[in-house]
Amino acid sequence: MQEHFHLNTPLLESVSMSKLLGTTVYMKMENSQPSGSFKIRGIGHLCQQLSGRSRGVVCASGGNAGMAAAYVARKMGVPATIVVPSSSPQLVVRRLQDEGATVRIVGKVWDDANAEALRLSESEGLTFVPPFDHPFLWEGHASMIAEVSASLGSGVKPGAILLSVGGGGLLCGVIQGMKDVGWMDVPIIAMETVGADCLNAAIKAGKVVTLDGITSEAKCLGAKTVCQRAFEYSRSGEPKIISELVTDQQALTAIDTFLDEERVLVEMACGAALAAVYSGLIRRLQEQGRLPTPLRPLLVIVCGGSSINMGELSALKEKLHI
Ligand code: PLV
Repeated sequence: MQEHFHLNTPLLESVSMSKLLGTTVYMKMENSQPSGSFKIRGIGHLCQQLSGRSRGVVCASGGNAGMAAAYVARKMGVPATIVVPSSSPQLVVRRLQDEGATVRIVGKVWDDANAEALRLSESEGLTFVPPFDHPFLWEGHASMIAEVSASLGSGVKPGAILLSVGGGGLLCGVIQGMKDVGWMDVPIIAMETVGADCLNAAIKAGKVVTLDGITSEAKCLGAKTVCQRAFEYSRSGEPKIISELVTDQQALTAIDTFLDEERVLVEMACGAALAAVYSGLIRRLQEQGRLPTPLRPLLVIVCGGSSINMGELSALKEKLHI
């Protein structure tokens, strides 16, 4: 079997973001992974550990974890069942089917789909693939930081790392990677959209809480409860995690700007992180003294996402009045 399923993605310098922030901005282009997002790292690793002689895998997903699970299952020659909520666009269902997966649409949001996936794993004896809450996923995602560190060269550290948070798997994986390369003194800016803000809500409440519902269009950030480990990291203060929110409008505008400037189309989940640069949030954090000035290079995790094409982008613009 091949060693892993993910690719070593490019680390690109963004001239326009660098100009905007007055510091070098590096983008880790996880959009260029097979299956369209970073998820392949963790899910590839988890499937290798868990599903060697599996009868098949089952994954509940807003879309991208499912895309990764379907891709890995196809490569491993096992069937994949992906359960998505009705909030996932038709485009996602088609892409999953093209990847060879059986798709089931259950419930309104990811948490509903997850309950069904757990049930199926028991009744059908399928390997359950969680999208964000498992140590194997974090181990797999950590490879991203090892690659960035190798690309930057020894002794070079970013001034901050910018990423999106859904259920917190990306956050936990990045921190795992930071531990491995000795970057625990680098702050993380953890972005969510209003209405898909389970980490921010947990931090405010001082404990893990479950949101009533998901009102954001960033459906791939739409877990109602953040994973315990992500919350624990946020409490520990090491690394420092700055949890911030943007509106759907800001995330969508960021996607548009990113498409214009970098010629790459990403989904709303990724737009949440990009909006921190384009909306002026990073500058504001510097003014408030929560990030240093001058800032050493900023590392942006371009997490990608498959739930987007030009049609979907237009539909989102209409819906959000942009
Ligand atoms: N998406 C998960 C969870 O959805 C999924 O099932 O695909 N960026 C993109 C493009 C994503 O797809 C996700 C997660 C994230 C960021 C956030 O990652 P997380 O969940 O590990 O914090 C409900």
